[in-house]
Amino acid sequence: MRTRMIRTGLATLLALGGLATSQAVTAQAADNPYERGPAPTVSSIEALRGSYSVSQTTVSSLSVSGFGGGTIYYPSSTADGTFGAIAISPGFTAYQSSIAWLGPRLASQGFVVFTIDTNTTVDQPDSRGRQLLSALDYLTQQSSVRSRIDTSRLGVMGHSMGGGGTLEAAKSRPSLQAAIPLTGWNTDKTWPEVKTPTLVVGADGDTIAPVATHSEPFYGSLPSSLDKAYLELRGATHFTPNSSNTTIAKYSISWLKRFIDNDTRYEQFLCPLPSASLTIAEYRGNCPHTS
Ligand code: 9J3
Ligand code: ZN
Repeated sequence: MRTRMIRTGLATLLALGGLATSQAVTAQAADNPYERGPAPTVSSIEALRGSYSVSQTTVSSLSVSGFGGGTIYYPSSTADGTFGAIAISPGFTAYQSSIAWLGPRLASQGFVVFTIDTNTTVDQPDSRGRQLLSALDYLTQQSSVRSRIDTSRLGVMGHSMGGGGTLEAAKSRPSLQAAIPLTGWNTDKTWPEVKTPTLVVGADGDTIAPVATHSEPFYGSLPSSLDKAYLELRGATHFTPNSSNTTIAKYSISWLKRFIDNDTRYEQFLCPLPSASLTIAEYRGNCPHTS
């Protein structure tokens, strides 16, 4: 009798445990099927690498049309399913090497990242915007990693005229989930048409795309109803985004995770708004986020 009671109790405990476990897994997947990687911490988003090992593959300019080829950085493992993807454009006269640090830095957090060359190094922002979209189309439809990508979860980034192109791409393709212009440059200062959550990054010492005539009006002209933010780097120049930079990385990772992956675990780094600091001259944005 005692043995039977113990057995029954144990069976009940096992059944309850199994039920609770499968329910928890199901509930998590239903809440957010796009969440990837471990729960983030300040040190995990500041780190030089995230939790995923990264592979890379070169895309020759001769094998594509609409942009100048590039390098795809992607999580090596297929065990976690598909990932969101980002295309990144360099600036005027520059090559993908100028933004290469972002490839493994972002991919290791769980994104497929395509750093591109433009058709010519003097292409203007509107052209760079079209090239970013051509690169995303190649990435999702033709590239060797296309099966690793969730085609509904795409974003764009770029430096200087590539940042100007980032705004152009978001304006023409509202299905994009995130945009991040880095010390962006554009003759068009007004972006009320953008529907994509946008993090505008400026540099306080930029004399090529001064924040007063570029990043600040870009940010200010984005719709007030949009999820948007303005990060002004302190002690920074137009070319700060061309080298590994922890402030750019931590807020870019947070923005991409929050809006491409819908990963609200990263909301803690964006809201309440970050305070000014040794590396942040100014931060503006809307909190809480609406999308
Ligand atoms: O991509 C950029 O660095 C744009 C800044 C620039 O040189 O504009 C002058 C035409
Ligand atoms: Zn405009």
